[in-house]
Amino acid sequence: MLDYRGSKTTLCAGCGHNAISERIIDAFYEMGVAPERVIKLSGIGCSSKSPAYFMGRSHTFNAVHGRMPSIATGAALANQRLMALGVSGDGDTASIGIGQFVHLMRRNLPMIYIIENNGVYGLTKGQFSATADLGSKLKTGVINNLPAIDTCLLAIEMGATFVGRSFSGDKKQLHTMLKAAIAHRGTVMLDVISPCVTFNDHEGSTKSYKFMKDHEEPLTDADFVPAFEEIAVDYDPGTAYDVRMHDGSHLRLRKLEENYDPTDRVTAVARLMQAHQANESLTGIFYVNTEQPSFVELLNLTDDPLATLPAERVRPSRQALEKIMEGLR
Ligand SMILES: Cc1ncc(C[n+]2csc(CCOP(=O)(O)OP(=O)(O)O)c2C)c(N)n1
Ligand code: SF4
Ligand SMILES: [Mg+2]
Repeated sequence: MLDYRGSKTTLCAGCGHNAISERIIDAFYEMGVAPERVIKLSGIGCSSKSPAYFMGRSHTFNAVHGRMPSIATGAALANQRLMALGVSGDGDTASIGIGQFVHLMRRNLPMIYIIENNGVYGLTKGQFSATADLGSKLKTGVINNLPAIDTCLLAIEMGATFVGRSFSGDKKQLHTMLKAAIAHRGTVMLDVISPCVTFNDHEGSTKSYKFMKDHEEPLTDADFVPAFEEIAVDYDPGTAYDVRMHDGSHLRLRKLEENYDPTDRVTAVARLMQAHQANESLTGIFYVNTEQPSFVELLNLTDDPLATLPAERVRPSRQALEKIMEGLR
């Protein structure tokens, strides 16, 4: 199990992202995936920092903000023996990275893509992201007047072949979904609701970041982040569950029933839309398609990973080059 651990987390105590890292460690350990066979990929954000905190022996690439999908595509195609695990945030995916995200979803690249969804840009101090719900409120009192992007709906519509949503505090469900994700060959898109516990400093407070910044002469560039208890839930399939968040708001989770058929794409879209109408966060595996060829199969790549082929096998012969030149005349 020690081989699956990473560096000590620098995220806030109680941040949902830490709980997700723990579940990733458990799932990869239990599925017997050697850490050296995994490449962890991420963009920018607190969520995107989290690959440093699990599977320290795996390969890692921390990409530019919102650009992880293209790095992942290159890595997965160059070496199909590696298992690609992407960790992104709602800002990284649904704002700056949305263009890359939709193309990744339609290609069925073999990889697991996790969105650690807290509805804000945690790393840049809590602005709304594009997954923030209409009418939701920041601690600052700012109201979000734009509709949320549902990344699961978008992924199904774009052609992803394994799509689900969970909650960082639902140990059992997330663990199971991650194990199923590891077993899937194609793109797995998991949107995991993952609370950001930090943003409780507000206008008028004499203990807020702003007040302190305006009134103090800092000796060092230190910051204070309050600690919260991690929220954990356990509820039955087919039922709903109200979670009271640290800021007093409520999250209404509903777990798909046991006899739900995840191979029916139309039902998956309808259930997600109904959940929106009922103001519920539906959780579970919404959609799975095991028939669709993966991007690697579609491209008819060689069995040996491209990254390991010697020059004699990748360099075209003189005759082949001449034939190409002939065709261009
Ligand atoms: C090109 C670029 N634009 C903007 C930023 C500033 N920035 C850093 S992280 C971030 C958003 C992170 O939000 P999210 O992906 O939801 O991650 P979280 O911190 O909430 O886990 C932004 C806008 C950046 N680093 N690079
Ligand atoms: S700021 Fe929010 S998202 Fe970032 S580590 Fe702290 S709790 Fe997590
Ligand atoms: Mg976020």
